[in-house]
Amino acid sequence: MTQVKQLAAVSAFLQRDHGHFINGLSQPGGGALRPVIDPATGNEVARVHDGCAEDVSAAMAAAQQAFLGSWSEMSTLARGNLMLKLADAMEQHREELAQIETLCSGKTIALSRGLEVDQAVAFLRYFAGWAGKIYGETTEISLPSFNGEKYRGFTQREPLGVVVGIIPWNFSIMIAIWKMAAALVCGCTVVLKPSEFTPLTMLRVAQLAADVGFPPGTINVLNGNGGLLGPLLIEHPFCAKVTFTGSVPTGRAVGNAASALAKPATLELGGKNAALFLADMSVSEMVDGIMEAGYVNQGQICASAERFYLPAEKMDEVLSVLIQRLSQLKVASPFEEDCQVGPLANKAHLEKILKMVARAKEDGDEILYGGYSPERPGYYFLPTVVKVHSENSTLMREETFGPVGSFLAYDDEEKALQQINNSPFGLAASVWTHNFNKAIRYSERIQAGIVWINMHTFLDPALPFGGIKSSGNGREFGSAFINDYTRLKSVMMRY
Ligand code: TXE
Repeated sequence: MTQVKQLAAVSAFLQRDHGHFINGLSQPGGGALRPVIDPATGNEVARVHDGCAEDVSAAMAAAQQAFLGSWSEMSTLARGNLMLKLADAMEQHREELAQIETLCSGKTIALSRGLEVDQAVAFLRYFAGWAGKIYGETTEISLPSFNGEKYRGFTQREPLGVVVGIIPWNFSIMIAIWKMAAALVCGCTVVLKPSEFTPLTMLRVAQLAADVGFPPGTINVLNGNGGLLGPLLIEHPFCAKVTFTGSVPTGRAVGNAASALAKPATLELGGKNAALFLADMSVSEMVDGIMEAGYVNQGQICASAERFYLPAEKMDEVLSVLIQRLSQLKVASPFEEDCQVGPLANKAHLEKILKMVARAKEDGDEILYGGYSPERPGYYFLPTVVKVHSENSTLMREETFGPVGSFLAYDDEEKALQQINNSPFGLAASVWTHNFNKAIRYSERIQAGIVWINMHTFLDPALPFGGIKSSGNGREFGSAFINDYTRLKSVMMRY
């Protein structure tokens, strides 16, 4: 099958001196150069300057100035129109953005186009549609009237200010757009901190935003070491809020830094998401469901399922058909149009997953398929099927964030439900059955921010998304995001 030809625009972009995007301009900065590694080959494809304290000050000052000036002076509808123009520009540059994304993250080119860019565009348009629709309320005031005076009160929603968005490497455009678009439509401005592994795509998006007319300072991108820049950004006096997607330990550090200064934080952290298959599903329906829930983008989706609960009587047959299906997937360069298994996103992540598989063996779990890297350059890891015998296995408790499905047989649905809820996490889960009565009842009992029925991992901009327990707090999308990016101002008058 055909290997995608690199666009001239992508080659030219990679050659540039990269760093940050601050105050409407590409600004390389003078920090140490960090290589960007193509995970499919292990080769360096570009270099990006790390940011430092001065870059943080410059980005935060630019964002604050835009927040108080050009962005707040623009009408809400004009802001929405700019967001729509950016969506159009991203669509026009779809292939370019998708290729840059695949180079940095190893995501298959089909997913970079269809999920990363197209979904980012869809979410951007959804958020743009909120422009002019963010309301307060009027309210009766019951203070006493001695001389006929009357009272009236109303609330209005005010933007918080400069929002710091900290972005992971698994969806470097789409997750950045979720945070950026929510902030912008509420009247906030943003400083985005992409992952060290995927620093390029949002630099390109920020340039497109400047080209379509976003005022300087509304969208800033700062690259570099998260451990250094994160605290500087969060503690900066102009930071009004932080929104983070990433790992649990980093998310806790971000939440602690924000709460120490009484700043709001939206945290979307990992999970150990469960999928419960009831015995009325056929073997092929179960296998289709497992493929959808656990193995898309090599499992590097925070909402992917990693714990699978199967009825004991069907377990062996399901796993044998699943293994057949997985063994037929094409392992290839993510730039091949029909690639189905590309590399993991980076070396550190591969090493982490290899360690977790080693621990699974120590726990007595059976690795029925995969569990190792195929012989080829880059950070590949085969889709893996693990039969576990205890809910206490490491693989049933800790997130791999990879293509490692852990399968536990159950005899009793009630017990399976208890095991699903016996987890420190609660981001997402799914129930698979033709019995809708049970599906709805079980969805009510499962402790997770989102429960899918006969589907998994699909997100829609109209439906709020976020976790409970150690999986985070706050909600993205729907109308729920408005609470997180605005504050209420109350006004009372006497007349
Ligand atoms: O994540 P981090 P990493 C999981 C996955 C992976 C592991 C580590 O299992 O193997 O996390 O990946 C920035 N203050 N997930 O190290 O550390 C960092 O620069 C503020 C799950 O990449 O969470 C990056 O921009 N920010 C996940 C972002 O935080 C800090 C997606 C995420 O990095 C910081 C990605 C600090 N002290 C990885 N330290 C999901 N659930 O979606 C780092 N950062």
